[in-house]
Amino acid sequence: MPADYPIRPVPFTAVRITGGFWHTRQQVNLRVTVPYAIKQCEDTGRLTNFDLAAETLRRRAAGESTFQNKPVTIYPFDDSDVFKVMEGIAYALHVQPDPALEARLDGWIARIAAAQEPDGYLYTFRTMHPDTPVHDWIAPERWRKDPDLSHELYNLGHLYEAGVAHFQATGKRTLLDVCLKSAELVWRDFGDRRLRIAPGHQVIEMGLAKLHRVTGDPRWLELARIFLEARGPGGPEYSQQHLPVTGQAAAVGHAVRANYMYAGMADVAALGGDAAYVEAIRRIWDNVVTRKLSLTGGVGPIQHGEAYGADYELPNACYNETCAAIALMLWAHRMFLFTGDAAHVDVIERTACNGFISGVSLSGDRFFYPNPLAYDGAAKNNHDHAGRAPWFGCACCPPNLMRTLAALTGWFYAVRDASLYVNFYATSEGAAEVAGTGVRLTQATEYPWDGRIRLTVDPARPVAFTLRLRIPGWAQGRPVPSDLYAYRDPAPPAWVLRVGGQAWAAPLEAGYAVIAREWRAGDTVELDLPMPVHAVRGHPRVEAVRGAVAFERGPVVYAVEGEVNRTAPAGLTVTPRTRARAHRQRGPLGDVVTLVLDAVAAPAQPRPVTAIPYAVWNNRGLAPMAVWLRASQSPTDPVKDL
Ligand code: FUB
Ligand code: ZN
Repeated sequence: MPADYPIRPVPFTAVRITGGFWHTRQQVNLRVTVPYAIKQCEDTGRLTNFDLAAETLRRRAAGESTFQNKPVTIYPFDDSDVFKVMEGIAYALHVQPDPALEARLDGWIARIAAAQEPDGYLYTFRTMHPDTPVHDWIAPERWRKDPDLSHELYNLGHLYEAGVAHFQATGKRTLLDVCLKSAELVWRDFGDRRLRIAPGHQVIEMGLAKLHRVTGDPRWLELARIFLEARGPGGPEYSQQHLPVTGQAAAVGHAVRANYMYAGMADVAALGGDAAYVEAIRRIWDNVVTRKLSLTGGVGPIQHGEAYGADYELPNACYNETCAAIALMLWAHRMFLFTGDAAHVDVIERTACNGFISGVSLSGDRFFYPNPLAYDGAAKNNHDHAGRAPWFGCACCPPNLMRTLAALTGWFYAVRDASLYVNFYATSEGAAEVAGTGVRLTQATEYPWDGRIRLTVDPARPVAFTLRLRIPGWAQGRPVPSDLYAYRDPAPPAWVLRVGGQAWAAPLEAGYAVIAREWRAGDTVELDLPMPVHAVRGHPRVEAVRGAVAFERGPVVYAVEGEVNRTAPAGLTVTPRTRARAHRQRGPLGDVVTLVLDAVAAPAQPRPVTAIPYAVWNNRGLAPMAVWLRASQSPTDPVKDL
């Protein structure tokens, strides 16, 4: 087998979510968000840009040497939204074949291919208007302003990811051929290392790694390495060009760029054996989880530059772009594939259940770009929108969310030698190849609302292997794999494991309960993860949450929204008398567990307050919201002790 990660993920195509929390969200994604994003790409002119580029190519080839068009959208990276939507459609087609949707995608691919210049260059803003730059971010020569803002290589990264997804979903090479024609040009221009250009927005590294995997062509991996080696020293920290990548030790600058780069470094290290990259991203990971992670799993709290802040700089009215959460999960998954440490999956789960899925409304057609932990009820903080927006001028987040949700099952299972890792819990059916044997995996659970999971293991024939069942950090008394957040009551109730109906004492290794045995058809594993409500404290150095408390249950973080409580959360104080009770309910927020917090001190008198899962805030209209509430040590005079 060619070199790759030591742990291999079970592909998302081998797992189907059949019920529960993620099923609901995935179905809304397929039924609403996918067609909605397609329509947005068409209605906003993102597809038209390809037609305008194609027209310029056609008419110039026919002799109209001065013909040119102007883009109908704002940003040179608008092409990438189309590519991300296509990637999402490809995943959706895999989950649910749909000939009409596939035909529509074929139409888009033809339009994109027509906009590609004869030598493989693809970037609509230049092609439609070739004599002079049509946008400040674009230089007269190709690539020259890429280290800055042209996004030529960024667009290609998303193109490559889409091309590979489309090929894998449909077996068709049409988009992959566009990618390879482009990659040949990139190789001609960069392969000899004479042109030293650090991509101003990373993602091409991951795209090239995927091209390498699907074609086996070593040039695509080499190009990814060339782009990583072109970074630093002395460039802007904003785009991680301040130091060579192997010398970087902390997460800095634009959070999406940063996390995509760390994920790309992981890919190049896995495929090409660059150990120094692994050392660097381990250091940076440590910096993020010990100092830069919001409780919701979001990152990049600083609006200016959409950036990571200083150590412990975690304001509540933060930015935390949806794309940055996605990029963090992509990176975290790669860290897991290197290390086999469940702590990385714990972070994916925290982000997925909170600061990622908050990015889309329950209806599937309204979106958050930033995902703050506190909101005043009025600010137009969502890219000039108060509350969830129908779309954005800079529309990176909705298509990114849509493609990620469609392929979420790729994080469920993984295999290393004769070990099967069970990482995600959701009602689902899956299949993996372990120890040379096909194994069907069926999960029944109400997770994340209930911690009881029943897994049926069905090997094609009796086979010995080790099942590694993730015991989430939260079930072991640790919300995150560091001291950044801690439960006020750190002693969690014990989790219980049964195999074949019998209590099973499994050793814990790297966050996994290890069950080594021979498996036979119909074997069952039952895991019971008790889900008490936890009050959470932040590290004393996180100024914004000093003297405050947040609530979570299982992997779900809670928020208090003003609307139902008739009081802005800023006026509430949690006291030692406050108790939290969990209630499962179906209502306007779907099927969720809400919390009733008793005896919260309010301006008039103590009273109960309802907290909802953070991810579903702003689904009932505009209202103030807070994850962190003031906390007092005094039951009688709450404010005094703050
Ligand atoms: O630059 C392309 C995308 O636009 C970034 O990833 C987002 O943060 C937004 O700035
Ligand atoms: Zn975004």
